[in-house]
Amino acid sequence: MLLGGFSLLNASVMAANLAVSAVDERAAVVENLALALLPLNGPVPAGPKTAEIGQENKTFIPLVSVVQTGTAISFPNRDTVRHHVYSFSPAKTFELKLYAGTPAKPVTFNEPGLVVLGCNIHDHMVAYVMVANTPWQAVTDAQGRAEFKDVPAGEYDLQYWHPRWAGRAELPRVRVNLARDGKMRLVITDKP
Ligand SMILES: [Cu+2]
Repeated sequence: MLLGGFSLLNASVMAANLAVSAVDERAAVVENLALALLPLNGPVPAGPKTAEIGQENKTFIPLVSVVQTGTAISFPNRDTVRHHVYSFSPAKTFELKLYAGTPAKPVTFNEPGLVVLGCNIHDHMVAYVMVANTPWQAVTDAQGRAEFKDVPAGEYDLQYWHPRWAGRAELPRVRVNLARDGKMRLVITDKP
């Protein structure tokens, strides 16, 4: 009993951080890399179940999102023109017909995968949502960096995706063993 209690306590205390840096073939930093740490075993806690992808200056903000399976995303339109947001992606097919302001109902993303968003009116508008069943998500910043904090130690698959792979469905993964603070460098080439 005592030993069991001790192990449980110990396991709950062991947490690690993971710093990721992303570069391309020429060692230039890669911003907007979507990242998700998928635990190979152990519980998957529920993270935030809401997110937002706004439209400003006929641009989706943010360009790249990572959300946990089951997240409801709202699409507030902050422009004076109307938008018509849609996706044909198998992981989430939907449309928000021509609207201004914030649609009353958010859109729930229940399937893991990569979802590409567009606007029927403005062809240049695009955004990407990586849906993954994990609360541990990140997107690399302008320095190509992202950090996962206080993740339980253990084995994970780090799944990642970048807009340069638009049109491809593959979501590459790399195995990560988080025992202590770790660093990982990902080289993002033309193909996943
Ligand atoms: Cu639009």
